[in-house]
Amino acid sequence: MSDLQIAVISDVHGNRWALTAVLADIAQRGIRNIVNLGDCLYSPLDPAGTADILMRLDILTVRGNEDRMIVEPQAYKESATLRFVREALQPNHMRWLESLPLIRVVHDELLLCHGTPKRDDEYLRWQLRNEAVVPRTVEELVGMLAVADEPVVLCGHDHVPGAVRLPDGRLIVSPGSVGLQAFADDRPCPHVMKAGTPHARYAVVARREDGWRAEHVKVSYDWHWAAEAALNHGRSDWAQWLTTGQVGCQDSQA
Ligand SMILES: [Mn+2]
Repeated sequence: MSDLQIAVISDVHGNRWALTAVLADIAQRGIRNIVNLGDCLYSPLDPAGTADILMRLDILTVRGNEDRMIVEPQAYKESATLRFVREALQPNHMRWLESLPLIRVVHDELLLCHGTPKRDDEYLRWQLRNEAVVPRTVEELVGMLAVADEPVVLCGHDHVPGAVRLPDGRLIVSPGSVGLQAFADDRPCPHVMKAGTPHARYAVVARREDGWRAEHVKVSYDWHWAAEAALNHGRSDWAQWLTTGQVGCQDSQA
C-alpha cells in the first residue's frame, strides 16, 4: 500500500535511443509501473521504431497535441517532418495513436494529462507573456486544477522537469522529456523551452506514509545517434537541441 512506485515518461518524440535508455534505467530500479504523458512519435527521428516499443510496452498513455497532429494533419500547416512521420507510420501505429485518451486517472490518485486536464496544447505550469515563459502562480494553478481532485497531477508538454506542491498538499509533477531536451515553437506565439542538458529525463512518483513524493531522473544516452537521424531528415535545429538541451548559443547562460 505505501510502496506504490510509478515511473512517469513523457514527450518521447520518436527518440528510440533515449526511450531505450530510460526503460533500461526504470527496469534496473525494479519499477514495473510506467505511465506515458504523450507526444510519443512526432519527430525527424524514428517514429515507427518508437511506436513499436511503446505499443509492446502496453502502458497507460494519454494523447499529446503532437500525437493529435499526426492523426489530424489537415488541421495543421504542412511540413516535411509531418510528412516524414506519417509516411513512416503503419496503420497499426495510427490506430494506436487514434485510441489515446485526453486524460486518464490511475489508482484513483493520479491524474495524467499531456498539457492541462482540459487541453493537450497548453502548459500547466507556465504561461506565455510577450514570448516570455512565466511560471504560473499557485493561485492560477489551483484555478486550473479546480476540475480535478486527485492528489497528484502528472503533466508533460513543457519538456522542463519540475514539481509544484499546492497549499492543499496536492502535487503537480512534470517529468520533463525523454526524447527532446529543448525546442523553439511558434505556437501559440514564438517561445523557447529547454531542460539545459541533453540527458533523457523521466520522473518516479512514490506513495509514502506521509504522502506522494517525486524524484526526477537524468539518463545519459548516445544522443549523437538521435542527432544524426535528425540531420538525415533535414532538421539541424533538432540536432542542436538534442545534443545541447539548449536553443541557440545565446541561451547558454540561462
Ligand atoms: Mn506537446
